[in-house]
Amino acid sequence: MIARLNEDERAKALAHLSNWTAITDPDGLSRRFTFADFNAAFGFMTRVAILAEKADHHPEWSNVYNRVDIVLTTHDAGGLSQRDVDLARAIDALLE
Ligand code: HBI
Repeated sequence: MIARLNEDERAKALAHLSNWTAITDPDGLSRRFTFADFNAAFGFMTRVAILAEKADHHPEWSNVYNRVDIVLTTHDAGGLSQRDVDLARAIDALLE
């Protein structure tokens, strides 16, 4: 059973995820990514999809042309869990 992060765990996680915003509805993380064009945005989405499948943890996301908005929350935990933190880190690593 995956558990929601407590306040202390959240603070620690967010300290290393400066590009992500903690949100409350749903309880999770959010970040907007902007690319040169749709092709670049969709290529990024394809790479995130492969990460998500590998992690068996999937984003809630939307794409408008060159913009990708991602929300990470854990449905099985009813909120923010370590899986969200791990996936956010892995997504950020794609951009390094
Ligand atoms: N992705 N964000 C998110 N939250 C989940 O609870 C989840 C998931 N992907 C797959 C998944 N759970 C499966 O492991 C089953 O628990 C449904």
